[in-house]
Amino acid sequence: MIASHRHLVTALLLAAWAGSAGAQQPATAHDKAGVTPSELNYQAGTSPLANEPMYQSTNPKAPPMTMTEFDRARQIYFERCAGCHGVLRKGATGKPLTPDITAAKGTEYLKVFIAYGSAAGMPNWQTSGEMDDKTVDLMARYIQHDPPTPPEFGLEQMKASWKLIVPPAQRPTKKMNSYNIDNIFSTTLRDTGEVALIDGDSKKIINIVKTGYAVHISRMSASGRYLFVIGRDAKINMIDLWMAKPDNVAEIRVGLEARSVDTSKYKGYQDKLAVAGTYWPPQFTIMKGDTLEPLKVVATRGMTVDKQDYHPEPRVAAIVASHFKPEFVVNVKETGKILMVDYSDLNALKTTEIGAAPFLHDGGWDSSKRYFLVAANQSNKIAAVDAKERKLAALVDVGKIPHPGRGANFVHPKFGPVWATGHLGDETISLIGTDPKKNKPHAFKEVAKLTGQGGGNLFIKTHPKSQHLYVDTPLNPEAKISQSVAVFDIKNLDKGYKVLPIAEWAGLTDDGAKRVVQPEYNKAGDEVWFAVWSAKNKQSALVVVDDKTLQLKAVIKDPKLITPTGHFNVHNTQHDIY
Ligand code: DHE
Repeated sequence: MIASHRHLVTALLLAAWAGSAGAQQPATAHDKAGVTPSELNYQAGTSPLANEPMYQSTNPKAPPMTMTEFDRARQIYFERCAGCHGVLRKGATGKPLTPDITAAKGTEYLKVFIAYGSAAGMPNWQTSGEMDDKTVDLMARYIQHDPPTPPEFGLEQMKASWKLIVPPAQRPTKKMNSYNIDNIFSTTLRDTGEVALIDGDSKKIINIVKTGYAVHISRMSASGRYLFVIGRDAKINMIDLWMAKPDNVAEIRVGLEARSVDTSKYKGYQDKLAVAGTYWPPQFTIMKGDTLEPLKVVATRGMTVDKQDYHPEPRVAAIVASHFKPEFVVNVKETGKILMVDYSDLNALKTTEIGAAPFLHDGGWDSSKRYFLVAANQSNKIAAVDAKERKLAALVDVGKIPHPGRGANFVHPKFGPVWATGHLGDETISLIGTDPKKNKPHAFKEVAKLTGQGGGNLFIKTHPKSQHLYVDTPLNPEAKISQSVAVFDIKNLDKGYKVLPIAEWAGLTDDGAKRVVQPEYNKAGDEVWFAVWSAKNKQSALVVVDDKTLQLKAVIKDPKLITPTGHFNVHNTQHDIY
């Protein structure tokens, strides 16, 4: 019985990566309160923590469970529930599930809740067919026990994981290849733990580089030489684009679960430092920019912005590097705080803490790169931070669950410079004025709303050389919408959008989900790349569109392109062009 184990370290069976992302879900599962199955899968993505040994204390009031039952329940919890309810079950997008609450409700009540779900968005796990009666009973008992706690991960553990594969002295002193580095794309191969480096000119794969598990994003060093990739398992890979065949030169783990990485961009500090934020432990780590040697680890645990309650696991979401000061802008999800971290003296770290709103997720710079706009996605707001003055410029009300990626900047014919976000929860695209100097009345207000194909949008993109705005909808439950993209003409926004059938253009013959994800321009801004994302046992592809004619330009297919999702053009990522 679990009740006889005090501070027991449980070693878990290796959980098989569920691989559910990319698979088209039946439309019947959890379609409550406008929450689509794909949206839910997105929010509650599998956490790699399921595989970690954890500390476990006991709660004598909780219903008994065998060790095997407990381990099974813990695995399911981290695969299906932790993304919304949190590692320590303190609550995030889902309700808190700590034993003081759950034990008082009792097994029978909890079983009904798990089986049938709730209008607030809790999935109907049993009636949707995803859990049987036994599993529901198991989970109802499990959540009355104290939450198992994953271990901390400090400097010592980081150093033990750190590999300096090619020390700086042994690296090339000049570019050793003939690639047009500025136009290389780093494409996430999500379920193989790799990135594909693709030559944007020839559209040929240069190298497939091994990275962390379920890779999340790629970011560039200020000089454009080094590419940084972070996996959900908090492994960072540093790739040198000057090598004859660009490859890893350093790697490190900075925690057990992560999503964000960036590098110092302020003048005098280019390529000097790297920073990564972790979901677990809740902290961020500053490293040497040429080796990934960890230098400083800073916890984000603390009080929430609204209720000013202690939160034990505030996850680090987007991080960007300021162009105005030697600072990283670190967005903390659950506390709803934006930390401007001055890295000029790591022994006397100065942090300006700006209160915004929960839960901060992703965002990007306005075209002047002075204002950082970040989605507070459960508050349906965009927080705009002034990186020059270190203060909140505004909290702007937008649509349901804003999800900008890094957003899109363009000059609106009437409102001047705007930054745009789409939404996961509705079909609108919000345009926010970003020019307080010349367009003060419109600055940091939602000046217009466009209507796109539908909800389930993740990314939106334009380019200074383009007159188009592309809006994807990969999480829309309708295949026709998730497999195509909407394009607006920036000069004629009232005309509505054109639909490009990207997945159809890919010419894939199997029955994969073919979700069309993330428009990304080439360096010249005259072509746009899309991933056509299917599950790992199905064929995927990249589709390249001619931005002038909106016609198909190329399809990149290769058996090695497994589950492509995000893709990052070196030049545009390096210079924050979007
Ligand atoms: Fe992401 C960015 C978190 C699921 C593709 N994602 C981000 C960022 C965060 C985040 C915090 C911002 C990083 C930054 O800028 O520093 N993503 C999360 C999650 O917590 C979530 C909801 C669930 C999970 O388990 O991870 C999640 N994300 C996904 C996906 O399922 C996507 C579509 C496919 C995939 O590869 O996993 C996905 N996320 C992306 C991409 C970006 C991103 C492509 C970068 C966008 C950009 O333009 O910069």
